[in-house]
Amino acid sequence: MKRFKVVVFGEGAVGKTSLIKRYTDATFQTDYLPTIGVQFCIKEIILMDGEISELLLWDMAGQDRFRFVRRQFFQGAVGGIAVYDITRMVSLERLSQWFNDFYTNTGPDTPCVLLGNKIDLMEMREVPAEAAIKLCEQNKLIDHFETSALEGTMVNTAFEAIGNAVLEKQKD
Ligand code: G3D
Ligand code: MG
Repeated sequence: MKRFKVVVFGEGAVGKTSLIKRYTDATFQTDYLPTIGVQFCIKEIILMDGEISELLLWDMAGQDRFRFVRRQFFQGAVGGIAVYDITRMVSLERLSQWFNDFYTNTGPDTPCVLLGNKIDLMEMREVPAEAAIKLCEQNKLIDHFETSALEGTMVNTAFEAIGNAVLEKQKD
């Protein structure tokens, strides 16, 4: 069975863990590298030709300020999901550094999507969609979605977008 490592990254409390839980419908199965706070969830996906593969969704808890942790986290990833919180502009601004580490460790053509989470808190919005789209273009990301892990809005669509992009890329 093919397995694809996809990393979910972004500032603390933007909703990374909640998004993964919502999509995989599961609690985290494995505490991987627990001392540095990295864990992953597995989601089975079915390819166009009916073949079954697994997405390994890597999630980082604390300690992400340490460079060596980030390197281990990103290494071997074939896709990325960058997450910010639409109610906190700083969570978008800080993604630039994350993209740097992502591409340095995975290669310049690795597909990545951008998720603006907590869209259910629309009345508290600080980040206009245009700002996110601009960041998308600057970093050559494949798409931008506004999601709510709380209500489930666009979560499947966003994860499927990166899943498909990863599978397409593997065919090359
Ligand atoms: P992280 O893994 O990026 O650090 P978490 O973020 O998934 O732990 O979420 C951080 C907090 O944001 C949690 O609240 C969680 O319930 C909340 N949250 C996550 N996604 C959404 C969302 O889409 N909408 C809203 N309104 N809240 C969300 P607590 O209070 O448990 O810390
Ligand atoms: Mg988390």
